[in-house]
Amino acid sequence: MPNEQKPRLKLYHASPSRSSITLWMLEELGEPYAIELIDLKKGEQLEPAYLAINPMGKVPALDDDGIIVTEGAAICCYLADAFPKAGLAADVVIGSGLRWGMLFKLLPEWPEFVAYTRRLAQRPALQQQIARDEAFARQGAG
Ligand SMILES: N[C@@H](CCC(=O)N[C@@H](CS)C(=O)NCC(=O)O)C(=O)O
Repeated sequence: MPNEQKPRLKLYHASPSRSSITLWMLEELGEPYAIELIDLKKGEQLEPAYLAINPMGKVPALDDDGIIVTEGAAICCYLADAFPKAGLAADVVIGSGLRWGMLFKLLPEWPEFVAYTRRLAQRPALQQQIARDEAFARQGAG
């Protein structure tokens, strides 16, 4: 969700990647956020400016008004705690794990998992995240 004022939250993102999970979480929150795309193919994650954000040289990383949080699951937990009204603690992490786990055949397609992930796929925030990632991918930002 683009915002004309400088938003409090900034996601360092590559598309598609594990940071898509945090993009979904941000869409669920409905809070303004900015995105800085890190081009993994160009090695931007290893440039000094980004290593100062995340010394591991990985995406995602979140900047919340100067507080840096790294690791996708930690970012989702941090955002769930920071914006408790959204009532989202751990949902996006579990949902993403199930979606990606079944996609890569790492998890069995149990009817309960399939039904749950089908319901998740109907969430506007997840659809918005997928649409944004597809647009980023078309721009060649990955
Ligand atoms: N444990 C980290 C893993 C992050 C990660 O491996 N990100 C990949 C993208 S999917 C990355 O930044 N790779 C760049 C590289 O290894 O150079 C998390 O879950 O956030």
